Amino acid sequence: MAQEAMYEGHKGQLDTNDNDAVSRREYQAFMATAFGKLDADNDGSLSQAETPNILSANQFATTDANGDGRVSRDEFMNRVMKDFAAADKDGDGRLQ
Ligand SMILES: [Ca+2]
Ligand SMILES: [Ca+2]
Ligand SMILES: [Ca+2]
Repeated sequence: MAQEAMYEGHKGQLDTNDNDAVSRREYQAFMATAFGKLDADNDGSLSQAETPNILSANQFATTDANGDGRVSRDEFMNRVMKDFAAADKDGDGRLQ
């Protein structure tokens, strides 16, 4: 079963110019901001304790690509941009 993408439930916030489509740029900006908000202790990475409602243990483990128990900004952005690519089925760089 496919994992639920992190943007589910945030589409209204993601579409910042209100054109009923989420561009890659809108998505990326939202996720970069989200990372900053989630990183409560500002150490540049996310612990599982910082993401209790965002990532399940399983999602955390798959996002933590190097398995050090922390999700770095790069690991986070890689993961969410993969979600974007998977959701963008027609490959036009926008989610409708
Ligand atoms: Ca838009
Ligand atoms: Ca942190
Ligand atoms: Ca890591």
